[in-house]
Amino acid sequence: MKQSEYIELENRFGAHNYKPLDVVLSKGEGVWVWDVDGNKYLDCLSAYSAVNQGHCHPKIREAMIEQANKLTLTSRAFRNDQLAPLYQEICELTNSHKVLPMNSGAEAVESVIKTVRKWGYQVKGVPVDQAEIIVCEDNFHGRTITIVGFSTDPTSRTGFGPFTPGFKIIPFGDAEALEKAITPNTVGFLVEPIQGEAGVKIPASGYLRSCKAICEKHNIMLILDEIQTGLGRTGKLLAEEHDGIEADLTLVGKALSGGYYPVSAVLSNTEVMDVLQPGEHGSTFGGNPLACAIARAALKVLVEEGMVENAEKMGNYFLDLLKQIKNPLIKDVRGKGLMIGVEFKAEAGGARQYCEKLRERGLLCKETHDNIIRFAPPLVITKDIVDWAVERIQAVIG
Ligand code: IF1
Repeated sequence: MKQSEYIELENRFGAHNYKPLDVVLSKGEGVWVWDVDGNKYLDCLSAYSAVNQGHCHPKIREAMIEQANKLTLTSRAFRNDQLAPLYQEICELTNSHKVLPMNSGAEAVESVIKTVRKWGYQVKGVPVDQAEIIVCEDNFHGRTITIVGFSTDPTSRTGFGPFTPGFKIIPFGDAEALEKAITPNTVGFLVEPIQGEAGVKIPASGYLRSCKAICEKHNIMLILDEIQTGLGRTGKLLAEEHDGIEADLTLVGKALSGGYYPVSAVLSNTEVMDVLQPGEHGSTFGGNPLACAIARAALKVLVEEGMVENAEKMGNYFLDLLKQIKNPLIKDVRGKGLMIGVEFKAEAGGARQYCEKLRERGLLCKETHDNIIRFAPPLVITKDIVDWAVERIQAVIG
């Protein structure tokens, strides 16, 4: 089939909840993807940071196939031999005490909300159904009713109410606002270390450290959504390390599977997880042996192949080169590790046009919020390929 036929069929039969670039991909390897006509592209989105390890990493594939040949799903009614090793490995790697395995990122977010609410009632002594969770403006935590209910993005939210109560919204990057918003019923503060969907918004250094101190002072759980920033993306295994802190609860997803299969988890550093009793929470697929085997391999290659360090090195190099591009329509170039945003002034007429032109030159990326292009290639990118990319970016936006 031709690309145009795939697109026509997709538009005819599929829900129209996306407006993808018109490129139909059929193959991926490392930082590269190919369309059905055989054209090759550099992937600068990495499936929104789910393929940090590169497309079709052979060792993750091997682990997946080996496990698929043995056992895929038991449900949590029984135990399986992949779960305990994953728990141990992920706890040792992230210095956590407890793991709650789920599937999608949004499910991890929902799970942490349930957990901290229960902790609030059972341990902190908040009156029944009064628990409050503080979140930030311009957050992105997923698509469920509860989560979009505390979104400030009209596109995500409008038309989907009524929503779950119990959330308070404060400006991002403002630790004072956090302290002011706290009441005796506050149980948690949920925040992204760097806001991705908002356009790679990086708070001032020390912001998370201040938040951690405030949360400790008021006996509130600091919950970091590292679903996008975690697992090497920003040049550290977890973005919290940039501020030298440890969150009470950390959410990981996306790259926990290297892109093979949805795997997410809530990691906790306190006894908070112990409030969950048998039957109170769960998932048919969460913690299944196939997912666990994939996650174990995905974490292993991330560490063993030095991808976190490479993200830091290549991120700095990429960012420096992008900052040298001269164009009066560029408002800002910012990033941490390989999570990079180029923001254009409104006069530029939107970033989508540049994404279309970059695709013609063999580089795939995606605009966010009209005026920002996000560059987030797999963490296995090399210096030569960064040079290759910047040449093309320079030609299109320079
Ligand atoms: C879509 C954005 C990225 C996330 C954080 C939770 C989730 C996400 C910090 C939910 C998911 C995705 C989902 C995807 C687009 C995408 C995205 F542009 F919307 F913001 F990555 F940048 N927390 N992010 O970034 O995880 O349930 O999807 O597994 O189209 O919704 P999920």
